[in-house]
Amino acid sequence: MWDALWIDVDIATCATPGDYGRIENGAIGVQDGRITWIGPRGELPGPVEGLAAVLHEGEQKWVTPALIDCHTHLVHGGQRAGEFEQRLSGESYADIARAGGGIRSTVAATRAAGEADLLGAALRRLKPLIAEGVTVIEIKSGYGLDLQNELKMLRVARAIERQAPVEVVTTFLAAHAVPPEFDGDSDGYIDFVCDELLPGAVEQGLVDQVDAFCETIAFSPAQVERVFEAAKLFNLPVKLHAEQLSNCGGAELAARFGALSADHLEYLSAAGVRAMAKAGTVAVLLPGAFYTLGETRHPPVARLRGEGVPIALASDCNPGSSPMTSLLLAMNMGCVLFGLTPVEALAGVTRNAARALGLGDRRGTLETGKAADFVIWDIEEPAELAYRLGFNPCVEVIRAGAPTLVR
Ligand code: DI6
Ligand code: FE
Repeated sequence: MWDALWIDVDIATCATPGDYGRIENGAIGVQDGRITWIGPRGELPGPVEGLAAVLHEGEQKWVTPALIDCHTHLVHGGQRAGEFEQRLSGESYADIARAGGGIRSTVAATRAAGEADLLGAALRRLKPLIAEGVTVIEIKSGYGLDLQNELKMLRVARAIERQAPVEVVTTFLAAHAVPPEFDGDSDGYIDFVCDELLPGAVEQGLVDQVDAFCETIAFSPAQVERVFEAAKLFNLPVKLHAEQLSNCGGAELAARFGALSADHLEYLSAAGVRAMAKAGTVAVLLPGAFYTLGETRHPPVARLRGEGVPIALASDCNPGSSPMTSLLLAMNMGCVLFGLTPVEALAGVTRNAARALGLGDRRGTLETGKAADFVIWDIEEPAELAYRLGFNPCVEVIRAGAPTLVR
C-alpha cells in the first residue's frame, strides 16, 4: 500500500528538456515523501481503492513540480524605495552605489536589525512565494559583511526552514560589496572574506554554497577567483553574479570552477555561453532586476538555447534591484522580456532551478524516486502559468507527499 495516490489530474512532469512532459488523466503514487509511481491512470497496477491509504481526486486540475526560487536575497533589513524614486528621476543603479547608497545602505539596515526582526520580515516576503507553490528557496548572505552580521543573516536563513514549509539552501555572499571599514581596500576585504568570514561561517555549518558579485562596481575576476579557491578548500559549490551591468568575463571564470550557475548574464559573450555549456553551468536569468533597473540589454537567450545551456529563472528578491516576491511573475517576464517560451519558463523554476542548486537528482521534476513536492493549479493548460500577470491559480501545495497549503 502506498501512503497516498492522486488521480484525475493532468500532469506536467518537466522531466524532458524542451517539453512539459504532459500526462493527461494521470496519477501519482507517493510513499515516504517520494514519488513511487507516476503515469497515465489507465496504467496503474490495480484498482485505485486498493493502492494507497489515502486517495486524492484532482478534478482534472494540473499538477507541476513544486517551484524552486534559486536566487534570492530574502533576508535583509530595511527597504530602498527612496532609491527607486532617485532612479525614476534619472540616477542609475551604479551611480547610487558609487555614492555609497545601494547595497551599502542595506548593509547598514541589516547590521542594525535584530535577528527576530530580520526573520519576521523575511517570513512576510516568503509568504507570497509559498502561496505560489515554492518548496525550495535559496537565500544569500551579503548584507552583513562582517563575521557577526554574516552569521546573523545565515542563521536567520536557516531558521526559516524551521518556521515555514520550505527547504532552504544558504549561500555565502560576503563578496557582495566592500564594507565601510575596508573603504579603498577591496583586496584587504577579500583576504578577510577568505581567511575569516568563510571559515567562520562554515564552522557554524551555515554555508551550502558560495557566491560573489563580479562587476566593475563590485569585485574583479581576480578577486572572485580567490573567493572560489577558498570555497574549494571546503569543497563548497560556487556560483556567480556575472555580466549583469558589463562583461567582465565572470561566466568563463565561473565555468572554470565548475560553477552550479552564473546569474544575471545580460552582457554574457558568445565565449561565455560556450564555457558555460561545456561546464554544465546553469544560466539563471533574473528578469525582475532587468525590469526594475530599466535595463535594455537582453541576455543572449537564443545563444544559450543553441548551445544547450540550461536556463533557470528566479526572483532575485532584494531591496535594491528586484523587490519581487513572485516566481509566476518572473515566468511571465522571462517570456515577455527575454523571449523564453512558457515551456522554458516552467522548466526555469522547476527542473533547471533544481540543477542551479545542485538538487537535480532529487527535485525539480516529477519522476519516480524524486521528492513528492508538487503544486495543483486551477488552470486549463500549463502555459497559463506564464501568461497571467498578478494572478495566482495555485490551489494546493504538496510537500514530501503531504498537503501543506490549501487555498
Ligand atoms: N546583483 C543584484 O541584483 C543584487 N545583488 C547583486 O549583486 C542587488 C543587491 C542590492 O541592490 O541590494
Ligand atoms: Fe542577486
